[in-house]
Amino acid sequence: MSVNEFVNKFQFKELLKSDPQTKSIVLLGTIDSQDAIISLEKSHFLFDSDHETDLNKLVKDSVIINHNDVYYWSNVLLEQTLNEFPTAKLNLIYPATATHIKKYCTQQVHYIIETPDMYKKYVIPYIETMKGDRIKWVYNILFEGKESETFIHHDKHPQLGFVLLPDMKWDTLNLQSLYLCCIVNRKDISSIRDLNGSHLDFLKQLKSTILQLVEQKYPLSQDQVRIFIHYQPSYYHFHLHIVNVAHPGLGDGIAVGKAILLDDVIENISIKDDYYQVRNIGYLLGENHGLWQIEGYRNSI
Ligand code: M7G
Repeated sequence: MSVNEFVNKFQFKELLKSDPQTKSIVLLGTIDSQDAIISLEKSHFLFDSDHETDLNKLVKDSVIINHNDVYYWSNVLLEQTLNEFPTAKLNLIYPATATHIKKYCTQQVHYIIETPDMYKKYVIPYIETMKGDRIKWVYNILFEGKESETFIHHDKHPQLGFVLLPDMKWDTLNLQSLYLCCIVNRKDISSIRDLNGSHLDFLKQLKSTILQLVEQKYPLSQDQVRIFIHYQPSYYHFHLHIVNVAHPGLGDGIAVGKAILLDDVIENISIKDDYYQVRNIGYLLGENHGLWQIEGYRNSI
């Protein structure tokens, strides 16, 4: 089915989220009686040397809101094209599971300080339940050739290899919002809690290869991207987020309490081998998160 067909069949049920900062909404609905989530995010402007736009052509129509002295403000209608100047990016999850729906709902958020003991007692068993089907898309990329036409890099070495590809959060048009995802082949790292001194060379190599690849492929220098890791991530198979430092808006994904710079991880492990095994880790957690549903976990914070 094409995206158009999915959209035509989409029966709206509920607005899950609306964010004026990222100019995005998330809708819950059904397609053929199964739950579906549609996220719509307004595209950022393509206004660079490759896309010199004639403002006359860009603004199709306008209506003044008001003016005062030298100040004018108005609503405008822009000229748009599907391939070069799209209005918005649409993401669809179908069929959507209860976990997907919970993730996108607006929810009460808590600041958690996770001790190593909480990690062992509650987080490890939780992570085990999040393997399998939940990370099927990861294995599809690594081992089944899915999305391979977009790969920037694919090294199949079982321990050291990885795939570097455009993240589904990126429209692949606007360099300013460049968002890549690096997924490692090895399956033995679920999150930063598994990282220790033995991974130091691996992480350093990963970082330098990614930066070289980005520099070769895009007109960006190495200091124009930041590489970070989420804790807690949504998917417990080790991956990195590679994002243009000029990204206009990432919501919670880049906020303190979720994003940790790869360089900080490397530094911390260099100072202390078992840094991520012995320390408490602070993060934000929504009430819909699977961990929050665990009574023992909640009681131990
Ligand atoms: P995360 O930190 O586990 O989750 O990162 P979160 O950022 O969604 O909270 C997973 C990353 O993988 C995110 O940046 C997703 O946008 C990206 N991603 C998720 N899926 C299901 C896909 C996919 O199928 N293809 C690609 N290319 N990226 C995905």
